[in-house]
Amino acid sequence: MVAAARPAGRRNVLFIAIDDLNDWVGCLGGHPDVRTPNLDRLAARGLLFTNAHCAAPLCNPSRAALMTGLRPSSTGVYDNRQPFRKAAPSRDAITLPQHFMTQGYRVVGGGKIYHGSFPDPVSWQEYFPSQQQTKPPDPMPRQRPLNGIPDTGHFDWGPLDVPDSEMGDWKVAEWARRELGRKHDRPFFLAVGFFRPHLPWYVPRKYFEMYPEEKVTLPLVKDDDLDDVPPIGRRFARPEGDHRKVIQYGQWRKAVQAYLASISFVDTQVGRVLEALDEGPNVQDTLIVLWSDHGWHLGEKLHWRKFALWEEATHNVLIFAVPGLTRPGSRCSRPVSLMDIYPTLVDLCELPRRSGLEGVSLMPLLRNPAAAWDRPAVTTYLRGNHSVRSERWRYIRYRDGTEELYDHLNDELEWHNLADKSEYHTIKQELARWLPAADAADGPREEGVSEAED
Ligand SMILES: [Ca+2]
Ligand SMILES: [Ca+2]
Repeated sequence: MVAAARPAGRRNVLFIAIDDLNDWVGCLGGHPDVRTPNLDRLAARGLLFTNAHCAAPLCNPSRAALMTGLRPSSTGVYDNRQPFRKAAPSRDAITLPQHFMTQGYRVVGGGKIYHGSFPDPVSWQEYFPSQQQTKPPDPMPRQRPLNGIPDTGHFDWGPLDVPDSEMGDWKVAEWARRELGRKHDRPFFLAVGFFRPHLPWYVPRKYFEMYPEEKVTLPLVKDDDLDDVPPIGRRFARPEGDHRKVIQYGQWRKAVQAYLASISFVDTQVGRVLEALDEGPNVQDTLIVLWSDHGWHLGEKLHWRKFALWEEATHNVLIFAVPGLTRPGSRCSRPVSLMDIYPTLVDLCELPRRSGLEGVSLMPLLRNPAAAWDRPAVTTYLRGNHSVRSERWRYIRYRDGTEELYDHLNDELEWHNLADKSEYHTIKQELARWLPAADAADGPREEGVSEAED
C-alpha cells in the first residue's frame, strides 16, 4: 500500500518547553560560564531570537497566554492559582494544540507544558506519563534542605548521587525519543516539557562538577540599584526575603553553581531529543520550536526568582528551526513575545488562521531576521503592572502610575531609571501606546493551590 501523500506544508511540530530558564545559554551570552552545547547546536541549525519576552513572568499566566493566544490583561489570568479554563474570557479558548487537533494532527504531550496544577486534557490525545500526572517524579535527597536555609520550601539546591535515568526530565526525553523514532500516519504536534532548571536545583553530581564553586562567576549587582525604583517595584524585588537569606547563609555562589548545573542537565536532555529526531524517519518534515516560559533573577536588583518586570525576569529563550526556511545560525534582535508562537506555528503549518489571537505571526522575521518591526514585547505582572520592551528601551508602568525607563543601548543591566528625566517624555509616550487598553478583573482562583507551587 502506498501511503497517502502528505499535503504540502503539513510539517510536524516538535515543541520543546523549558521551565524557568533565563538567558544563561551559551548562544544568548547571558552568563560567561554556562555550557549548553545542545541548545547552541539547535540555535546553529535555525533562528535564535535574542530579544524574546514572556507575556507574564511566572509559569501559569505565561503558559496560559502562550497556549491560548490571549494576554493576561485580556483573560484575568495573572498568577499561579488562576486556571484559564475558569476565567470567563478564556474558558472556551481553542488552545494551540487543540487547533492542530482539529486539523487532523496527532497531538501528544509529555512533561510540563501547562502549569502543573492545571493540565488541560482536552488539549491532547495522549499524555506522558498521564493526563492526570503530567510530570514524572524526581528523586529527592534524604534530608532537606541541602543549602541550610530554613523554611524556604523548594528554594534549595545540591547534587544528587543518582544516574540521569532516575530524573523525571530524562524520562520525558526518553518518551519523546520513542515518538520521534517511528513513522506516524498523520502529521504530529509533539510537545515535550522539561522541568529543570525549575527549583529545587537537585541534579546529578556530574553537572555540579562542570562548575567548580570557587570559579563560578556571580552576576554583576549594584547594591543601591533599587534606590531609583518605585515602591511597587521594590516590593516585587523583596530584598529582605530571598536575597538576605542567600547572603546570610553564604549560598550565592552555590546557588549560581546549582542553577548552571541544572541548565546543563536540561541541555543534555534536549540533546537526547534532537539526536532521536535526527536519527529517526521524521527529520525532513519536522520543524522545531524551543522556548522557556520566562527568565530568572539570581541576585540582580537584589531579587531572586521571576515575579518582576525587569530584563532578567522577562527575557527568555526562543529558537525556531524550520527545514527549508530558517537560515542556519541566524539571529534576530527584534523584540518578540512568546504569544507570537501560536500564530507563527499556524502559518508555518499552513493551518487556517484564527481570529482573536493577540500575538502576531513571526513569518516575516523567520524569512528575514532584519525585516522592519515596530512592535515591542509587552509583559504583565499581576493586574495593572506592565513592561514594554522595544529593541532599545524598557518602559515599566505600575498600577499606581509610577514608572521606570531603561536604555539598553547604554545600560543593558537596567541600573539607571530614566523615567523622571524630562528629555525622555516623548520616548515614554511612544512606548506607552503599546500598554494594554484594559486590565481584566482577576480570574477565579483555585482553592488549595499554593502560590509557592510556582
Ligand atoms: Ca516557569
Ligand atoms: Ca537602579
